[in-house]
Amino acid sequence: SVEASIPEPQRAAWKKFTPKGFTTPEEFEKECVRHIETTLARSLYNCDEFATYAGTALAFRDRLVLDWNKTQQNQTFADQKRVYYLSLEFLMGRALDNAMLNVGMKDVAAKGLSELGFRMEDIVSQEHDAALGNGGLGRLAACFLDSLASLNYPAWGYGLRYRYGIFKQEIVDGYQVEVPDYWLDFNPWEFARHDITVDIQFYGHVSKYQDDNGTSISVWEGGEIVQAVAYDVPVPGYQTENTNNLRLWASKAASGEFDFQKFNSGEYESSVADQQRAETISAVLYPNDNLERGKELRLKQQYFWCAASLYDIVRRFKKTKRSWKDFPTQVAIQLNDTHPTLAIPELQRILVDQEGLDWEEAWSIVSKTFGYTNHTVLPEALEKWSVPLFQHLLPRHLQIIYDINLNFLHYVERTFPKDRDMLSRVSIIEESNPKMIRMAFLALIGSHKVNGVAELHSDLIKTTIFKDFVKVFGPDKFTNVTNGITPRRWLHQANPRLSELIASKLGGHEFLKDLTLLHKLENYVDDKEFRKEFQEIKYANKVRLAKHIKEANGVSVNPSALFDVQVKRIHEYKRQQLNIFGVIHRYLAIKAMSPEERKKLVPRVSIFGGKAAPGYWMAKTVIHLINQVGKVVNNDKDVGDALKVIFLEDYNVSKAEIITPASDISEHISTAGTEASGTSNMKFCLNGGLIIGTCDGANIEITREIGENNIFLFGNLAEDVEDLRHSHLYGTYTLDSSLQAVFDAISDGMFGDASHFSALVNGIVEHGDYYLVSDDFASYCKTQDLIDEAYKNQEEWWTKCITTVARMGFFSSDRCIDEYAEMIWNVEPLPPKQEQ
Ligand code: F58
Repeated sequence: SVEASIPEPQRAAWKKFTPKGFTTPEEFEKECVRHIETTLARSLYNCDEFATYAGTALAFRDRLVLDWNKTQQNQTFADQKRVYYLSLEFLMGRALDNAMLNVGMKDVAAKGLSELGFRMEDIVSQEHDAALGNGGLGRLAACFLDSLASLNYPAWGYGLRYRYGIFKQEIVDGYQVEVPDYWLDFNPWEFARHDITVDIQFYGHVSKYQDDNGTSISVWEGGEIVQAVAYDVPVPGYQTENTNNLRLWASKAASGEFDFQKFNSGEYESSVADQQRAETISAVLYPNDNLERGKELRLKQQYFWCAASLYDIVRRFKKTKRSWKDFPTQVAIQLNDTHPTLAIPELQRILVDQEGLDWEEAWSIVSKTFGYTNHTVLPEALEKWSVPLFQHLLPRHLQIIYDINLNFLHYVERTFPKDRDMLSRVSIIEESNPKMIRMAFLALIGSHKVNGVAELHSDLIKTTIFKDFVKVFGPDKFTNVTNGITPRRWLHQANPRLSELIASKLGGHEFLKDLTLLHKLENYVDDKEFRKEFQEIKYANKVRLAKHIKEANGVSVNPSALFDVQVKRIHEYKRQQLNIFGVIHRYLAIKAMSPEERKKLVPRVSIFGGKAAPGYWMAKTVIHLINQVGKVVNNDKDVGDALKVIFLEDYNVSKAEIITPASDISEHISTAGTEASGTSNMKFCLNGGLIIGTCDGANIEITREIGENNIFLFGNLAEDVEDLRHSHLYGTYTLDSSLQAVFDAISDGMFGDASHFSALVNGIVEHGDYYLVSDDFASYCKTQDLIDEAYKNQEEWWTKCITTVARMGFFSSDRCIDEYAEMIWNVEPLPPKQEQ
């Protein structure tokens, strides 16, 4: 039973005044103007687009809050199992457009805004992206929140409220420069819960005591305390009142006696310094994509967030007054990669040290509660923490991890008595100097299910990094949930005209809730009218992107050219270098042609975008090369429209919403076996773009769904990678002549100082070509030629595009969430309660 703070006789009065929210343009305007005048203290005379954005956001926020309060109340009363999605990254992007569309009031607001003299587009673009993530992993978490809310699952996200999100990228003289992203100046989408705080302990030591029964108990003492403060963000579902919660923790100095002592003794400055030191924990998102660096502050972030979230989850569970053994029937916690793995020893610590359960009982609860999603097999991205660092920061957790490991190794020893090496291979502790804690192993051992994010990837983890664990736990512990994307943001919001066209043929917007309905579009593949409109929409989207390119880069591009897009984090394994070498190859070919031959070419615009981690020199070199090539090519009179090369600055979610619908062909060309899934591949296809790709990640399942004729696959297969690498290092290897010509052009200084690019070229020519660029180059270029040919046959091209859209139903994140719910979480949706 939950007690209400307003007693029964007074509730009628309360309910009478519960706000209802607007439904007409006039009511919307009233709310918007009220917020601008009172909440923002602005007037008719100084209301600019930003103030109007703020007024609009606040009006919609009010609406969301009503649904949100009801949802949370409903979830509390329903008392059924909830999901907690722990992710160090939530790459949410903008919230207003999403809120308007999910609530279904965008038209109402657009009308209201126009009556006030503003255009919806201008207002929406005032919002600063919430960029609390690096790339795919963070955006996946955001898509999952959208699906969880839309499908009415009782679910919470838990993350960190970084003061600075991923840096803003500026391109200066062709080089990436990082600028801090301070995004919190005005953020109407969060609610500070100053009353919801958790004290988090660091450092100190562990003492052992005997309790009254003579059993020994461990107590973590001393050290320092930092306070976690909750900030809540409403997550609206599409066409449902269900509005879930994303809780982000911010760090603050604990308001303990210690501070006051200092304050009283005149150490005001040092107490301010303490405050600032505490606040640095949640100050900044680490900008590495697929690289883990073992920094103490990062470990602090992880524990801070895990401990606060678990305290919160346990507090909520305790209110139900159930017995501890019910915990896993009430709580499912999903670990988005290994970053939240500390939640495992933390829950064990709470149960054993604080709640007095015995070890076995506690461990049985813990290991039924967690599920772990792996997002990479790249060795440099697998998280490891040095034991001395860990010991210093979290002494009690280290003991617990040792005990978890000991129990596990005993079990392994008993089960595989003959395999002596097995123990060192599966141990959570790597016997290196210093010893390291392998977080992926801890996550796996402490979870009841482990999943990869696409079929190939889920198979690979079972044969590479987790091979031994398949023997230990059996294959059923491992499963696959192929990634997906939310069609609300990535079709309906980013490409409204396409969404409307589809709706007009399918008899409504149902497909946004059940994406498999898209298959009915196949009936329209040959429909002249439909094809014409489909093409017009693509063209309009390209015109919009061309306009953006003109504004941002000062380069005019022809919207009738073939737009070839590669936007994602810059990483050697993703092989933007292969793409730019291909562009240089094309440029050299154009230069060698006669003007007549050039006229016959399919004009192409090669568009790149993406951030390099600030310390990743090779990735930064690739950005520099792309910009240098652009400078030369775009100013070469011989080339004209035949080729343009664009690097779009500061790629982020809101730019992706403009770029994705405007692509003809996008590149997903990672070395086979390295990209766990990829998710932008799905976004491009859903928007009627074709893809060139390797047999990697979700490209494989995309091919299966849309058909081999509709995708341009090339390159070596994952199973051949090992041999190829070996042959680079130990065999005789001759470089493809056209790649050699590209390297010669670079060395000759065609794109500026050749020494800038020597590391990039030497990595391939002299140092083993780890990512097999040279092995795939010829087949890549050949496939690009095929694309040119295919584009010339426009009728067939559009058939491919439309068929692709029609067959993308599988890749909705709604499907993912239903799979997680059934196979891993065992939770049911909780539809919103109807108003009595
Ligand atoms: C990405 N991982 C995968 N990690 O690379 C991509 O294939 C997959 O589609 C996506 O996850 C979703 O499953 C990824 O984005 C990171 O950015 C981590 C950030 C923290 C440090 C380690 C990498």
